[in-house]
Amino acid sequence: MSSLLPQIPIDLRSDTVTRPSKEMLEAMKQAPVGDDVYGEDPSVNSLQKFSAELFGKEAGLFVPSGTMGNQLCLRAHTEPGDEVICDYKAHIFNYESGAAGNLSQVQLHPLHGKHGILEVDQIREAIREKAYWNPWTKLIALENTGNKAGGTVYPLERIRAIHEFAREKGLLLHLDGARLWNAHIESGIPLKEYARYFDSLSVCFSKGLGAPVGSMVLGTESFIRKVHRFRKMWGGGMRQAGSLAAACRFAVTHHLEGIRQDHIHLGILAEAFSKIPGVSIDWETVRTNILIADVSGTGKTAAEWSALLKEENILVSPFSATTIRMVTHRDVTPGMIDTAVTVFESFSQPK
Ligand code: TLP
Repeated sequence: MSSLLPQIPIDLRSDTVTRPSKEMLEAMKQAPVGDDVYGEDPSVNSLQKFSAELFGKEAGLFVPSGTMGNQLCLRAHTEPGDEVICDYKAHIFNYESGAAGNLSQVQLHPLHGKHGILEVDQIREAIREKAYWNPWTKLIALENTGNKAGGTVYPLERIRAIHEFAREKGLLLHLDGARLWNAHIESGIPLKEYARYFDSLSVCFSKGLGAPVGSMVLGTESFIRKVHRFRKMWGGGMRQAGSLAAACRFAVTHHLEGIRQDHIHLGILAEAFSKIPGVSIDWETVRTNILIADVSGTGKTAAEWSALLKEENILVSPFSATTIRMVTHRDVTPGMIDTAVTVFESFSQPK
């Protein structure tokens, strides 16, 4: 009988695919709202204040997406012709539609870090002399956790060292903290401790925390005033956004601890998938809720694996020609993990 019912897919494409729970929808329904372009939405104002306190920053600004959050920070920190140093796996370099060049007229300078993590010496070498013919190095952008790197966690000592170096050189430091929640849960390092080393941060409520929409930009009051103006200029000023803000607040309050389970689930999936002959996994990167598995030794491409798993009702992302990405999140149940493991085991057995 059950085979006649539509099966819910085991959706491991991203932690962005979660749907709001009944309780979250109720919180959204109850939220007081107003016009946020007038600064009159009590739920948005309260989320901004709450987030600023949570991260130990002077102010926060609610924005529709992580991409907008990052790009607003680049815009507010730089002038056209400036350069931004990042890792070559950074989201701002790979997945934001070339926005830095288009919207801020800055150049990204991607460096080859290890697992998305940069060394101070690499950054030192990349800084340009301030000659008029050079792009001027203005900002360093880090990502924690590193998405394309496989969910890696930036070591705090490295962040501190980069921060000290940036101060010494008069450079600014931005954090793409779309999944800083995951880094915090994995390392036990307080969110505030991570945040204190950065001039700006963008964090997402719509990834592991499971809110439907929303990110927060954090920084000093004067920085956030600048970001506010650009948000309006770019069409990101929202009106009765309070119900979204309420979902984000609900997500932080009720879903942060659940991220621990996502990490456990990912470890189980990684273990089972790694047993498939020809699959290779860099275990150093398996720390949080993202797995990047190299399938080149299996004789099948990433797209073929993705199609094969789809037939088994498991959705994954082909991340390059030879790698697939799996991401765990709150809508992946323990039962789904068991099912996925059984499917992976069936691929490990000789046919
Ligand atoms: N990442 C998405 C895709 O764009 C790859 C995903 O499915 O992981 N920073 C980081 C580190 C991200 O992973 C993402 C989303 C963003 C920023 C952008 O967030 P949104 O999608 O809200 O613009």
